[in-house]
Amino acid sequence: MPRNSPSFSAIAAFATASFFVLLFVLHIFFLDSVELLRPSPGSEPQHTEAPHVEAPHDDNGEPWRRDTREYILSPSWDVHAPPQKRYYNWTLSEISANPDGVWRTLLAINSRFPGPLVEANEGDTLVIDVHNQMANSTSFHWHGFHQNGTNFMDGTVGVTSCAIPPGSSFRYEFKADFLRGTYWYHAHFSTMRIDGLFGPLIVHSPKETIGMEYASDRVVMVQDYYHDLSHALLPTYLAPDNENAEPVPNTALINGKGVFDCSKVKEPYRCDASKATLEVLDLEKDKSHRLRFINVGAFAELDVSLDEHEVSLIEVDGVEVVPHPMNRFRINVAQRYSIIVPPRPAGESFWLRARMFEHCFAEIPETLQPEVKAIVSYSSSAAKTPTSKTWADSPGLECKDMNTTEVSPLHAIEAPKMADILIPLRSNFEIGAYRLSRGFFNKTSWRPSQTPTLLQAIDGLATDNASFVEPQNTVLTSAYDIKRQLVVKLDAGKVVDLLVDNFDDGNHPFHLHGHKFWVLGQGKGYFDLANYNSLNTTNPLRRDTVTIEAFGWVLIRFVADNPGMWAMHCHLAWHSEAGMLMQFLVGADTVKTWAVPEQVQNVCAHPEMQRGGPLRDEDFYW
Ligand SMILES: *[C@@H]1O[C@H](CO)[C@@H](O)[C@H](O)[C@H]1NC(C)=O
Ligand SMILES: *[C@@H]1O[C@H](CO)[C@@H](O)[C@H](O)[C@H]1NC(C)=O
Ligand SMILES: *[C@@H]1O[C@H](CO)[C@@H](O)[C@H](O)[C@H]1NC(C)=O
Ligand SMILES: *[C@@H]1O[C@H](CO)[C@@H](O)[C@H](O)[C@H]1NC(C)=O
Ligand SMILES: *[C@@H]1O[C@H](CO)[C@@H](O)[C@H](O)[C@H]1NC(C)=O
Ligand SMILES: *[C@@H]1O[C@H](CO)[C@@H](O)[C@H](O)[C@H]1NC(C)=O
Ligand SMILES: *[C@@H]1O[C@H](CO)[C@@H](O)[C@H](O)[C@H]1NC(C)=O
Ligand SMILES: [Cu+2]
Repeated sequence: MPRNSPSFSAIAAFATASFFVLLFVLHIFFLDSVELLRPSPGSEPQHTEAPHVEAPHDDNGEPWRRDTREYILSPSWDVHAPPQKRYYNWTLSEISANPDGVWRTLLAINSRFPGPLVEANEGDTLVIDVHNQMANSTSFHWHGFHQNGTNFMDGTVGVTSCAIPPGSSFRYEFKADFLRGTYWYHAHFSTMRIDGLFGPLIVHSPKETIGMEYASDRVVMVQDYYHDLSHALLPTYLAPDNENAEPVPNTALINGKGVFDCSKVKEPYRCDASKATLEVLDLEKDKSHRLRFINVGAFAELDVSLDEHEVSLIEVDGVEVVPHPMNRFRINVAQRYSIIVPPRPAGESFWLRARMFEHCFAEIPETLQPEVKAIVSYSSSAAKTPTSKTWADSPGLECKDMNTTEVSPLHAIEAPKMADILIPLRSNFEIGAYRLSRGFFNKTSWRPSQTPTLLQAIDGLATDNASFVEPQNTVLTSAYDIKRQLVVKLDAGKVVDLLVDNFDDGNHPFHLHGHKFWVLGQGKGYFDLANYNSLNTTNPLRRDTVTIEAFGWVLIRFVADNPGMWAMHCHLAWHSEAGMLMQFLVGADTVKTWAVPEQVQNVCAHPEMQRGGPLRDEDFYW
């Protein structure tokens, strides 16, 4: 704990405070200029292509570090502005940075880590130009967005599109329709999202109702963190005889910040933590505040708590919930939780703790720093090192979702009483030929296909190929190689139950693209089908990422009302790369009419499209 105290010494604090005053002035100026870009009421949509201007940064001598005050949502955001296009202009590059002291290569958006805040109103169109100046190809996914009618913008390499080659650009354009709340974006090509290509994506809406008042609103990204490029870790992870022992993170970060103990760092790593600091959340006294947590990490679930505060859960994956009091919560990879922090008097500061569930790691190295802290400060002057005490209760040892049986959406939506289709599925890791361990759904271990499965489906359907046309609401067994692609075809509008039984000793946070689902049940052991007709369909929790615990089950229900090819996969970076991904082809009648956009054709035809991607099939032994 005292490791970070030098950064809060009086001198540093004074220097920082003066800088902040300067930046505050600049910030006001910046907000004004954004104001000027807004169209007058009634004029819509906005036609100027002036991209969003990034706020000035306090880089503290670290030009690659994003000033995390960017993650504080502006109180002057106009939630009633007419629908408009919101432009963002991103250049991707490789940078050398030491967020926690240890130098490494990170992948950066507009040269900074972590990624910029993206905001829109419900009904707006986001236009995001991506210029890839990195050595490897990439792609972006907008996690939780429905991409209804814009399936090609979903960014899932091998499923909906191809990766953007080095030196190429791609324009993502899609609507923030029928959703609001806390989302995020990340690369969706191999494991590269965990090397820095991620950030928050917030959708405002007058329809959002939170059962509690709050004076400020900000994003708090939590994550596990590695001192190596994911590409350096993959070959060992996927090697024969590794038996799915996932790479163990070195430490954790909050909003890209942490302080590693340099005395634990050995050659060839270089460590200089003199500028590394913990994140500070300055909160106004005597007021409540909203914190939007996003787990942007690779592999670890985190236990999050704020010393001496009972907080209220108010949002789960973009769904407002009836305020639910708690003193700690666990957040798995890709999940989001908003909490309200209750009022406090001035002059106090407290630890916000995020601790990885290290019992879910293959091993616990001696140098592991499983906990990262941030400072919640109510003093108007510089943050003081807190002396607060952690909550005494145990977070538990198992990796699973927080118990949400008493968490209900604020806007009740009844799940359909019955499903049209029940799809049972087994998730597992199996050791096959050459003693390689791979992730499976049933007998399929996914490998991204060179031609995205969506493009194959459009072609097959448009040419009346029986392999695509004939199967109804079932697995496409002859359209794709079942060893690599498990694709279930669904008629538009069907109510689908997906019942996953996990035969694996690890947990998996499953994410379904393009849809929100109701969580009808989850637990340990097996689901007893005798209970299938007595499920509680009264306002169950809706979300887009749900955890299946080790040797457990989960039952989700969704309405397949969004045409396209949608991935359903484990969101642990290592597991999806090892093959734990399946797909739904929804609404074939609509999909067959689609024309492949020219820029998708271009990236797919590019010889460098696969650069830096997964190992090639022929290197994969089966
Ligand atoms: C986007 O950023 C690139 C690189 O900084 C720049 O060359 C280009 O002019 C920008 N585009 C717009 C529309 O501002
Ligand atoms: C979850 O909470 C409910 C209500 O408090 C309780 O009945 C149930 O046993 C809990 N489930 C688990 C798995 O702990
Ligand atoms: C997965 O395997 C189970 C057990 O064999 C089977 O009942 C189920 O239909 C399979 N699911 C799919 C989508 O193929
Ligand atoms: C139909 O699609 C399958 C799978 O992609 C392919 O092998 C087959 O050649 C196609 N048939 C025709 C007649 O094009
Ligand atoms: C079904 O779920 C609702 C909403 O969580 C709850 O109020 C109700 O008590 C549950 N009904 C039963 C029979 O458990
Ligand atoms: C997609 O759009 C269709 C047509 O507007 C609508 O019926 C459906 O509910 C939408 N689905 C999602 C997931 O947004
Ligand atoms: C690019 O991909 C290659 C593998 O093809 C890998 O060795 C290299 O580390 C990757 N670069 C980055 C910055 O990830
Ligand atoms: Cu997994």
